[in-house]
Amino acid sequence: LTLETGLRRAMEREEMALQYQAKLDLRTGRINGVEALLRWNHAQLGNVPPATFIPIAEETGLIVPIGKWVLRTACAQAMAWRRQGLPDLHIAVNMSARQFHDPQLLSDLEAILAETGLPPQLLELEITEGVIIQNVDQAIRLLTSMKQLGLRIAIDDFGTGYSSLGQLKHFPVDTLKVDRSFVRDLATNTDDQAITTAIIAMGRTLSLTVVAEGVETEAQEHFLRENACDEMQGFYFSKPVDADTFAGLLKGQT
Ligand code: G
Ligand code: G
Ligand code: MN
Ligand code: NA
Repeated sequence: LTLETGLRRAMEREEMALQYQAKLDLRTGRINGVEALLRWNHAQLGNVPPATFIPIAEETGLIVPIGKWVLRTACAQAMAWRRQGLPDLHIAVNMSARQFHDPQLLSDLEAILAETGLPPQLLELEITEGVIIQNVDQAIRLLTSMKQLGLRIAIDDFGTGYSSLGQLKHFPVDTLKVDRSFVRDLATNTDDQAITTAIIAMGRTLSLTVVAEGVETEAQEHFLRENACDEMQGFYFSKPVDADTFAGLLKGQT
């Protein structure tokens, strides 16, 4: 209850912030995308992890206004980097189940794109495989409307939701994000190697970009590059950082 009350006040108290984590092109080694990640700095409790507060926000419905704030802030930040002359990037925002099914989402997305001026093809929505699999037909309809706005769609935590290649070909998506659980022991575990190379092959067959998340070591990066994974994200290159630090990473590579 305390956390719920705190969460209700968090936005007016400006306790929410976004951090930004780079996605790297494995061929060139350059940053070509970024994921926005929500952080809550509670006045008394300090940093509350998203794994603690996102489920509460989801249950109470607070995720809808919070998610709208995340979208607006991320799009505005991407435009601010553009205006600083930094190279264009895809900016990814996470969507929870409740947000994805919110009847206002499409009109909110349109309004936020119009308000910030961000080209829609630079915004990527990350939706977990689990949320899509809950109701495949409905998800395909919603994803199709989002694609009609010009947005990109990523399936987050891919490999944990048991979608088949047969289903996947009907999903109007652009990107698969290989779940961190398959990447963790990638250097040594032959099952994880087989799963990851299978996901990369599925992505290639369906012309999807494959991103490995949770890359922490040179050995994982090496395996992914050798096996033609498109992109990687993880502490090996950068943890999530604030907007100015991220701009510094971008400037550092030009
Ligand atoms: O940032 P961190 O790795 O601690 O995130 C933990 C979880 O919280 C991840 O599953 C991530 O997708 C989720 N998350 C982070 N930011 C957001 C957000 O803005 N909206 C939603 N719905 N989930 C988020
Ligand atoms: O579910 P999603 O992919 O949105 O989760 C993103 C979460 O993963 C964020 O909380 C982020 O802090 C975390 N994360 C990002 N890179 C790494 C990494 O290399 N290792 C670990 N353990 N977590 C990571
Ligand atoms: Mn994500
Ligand atoms: Na994920």
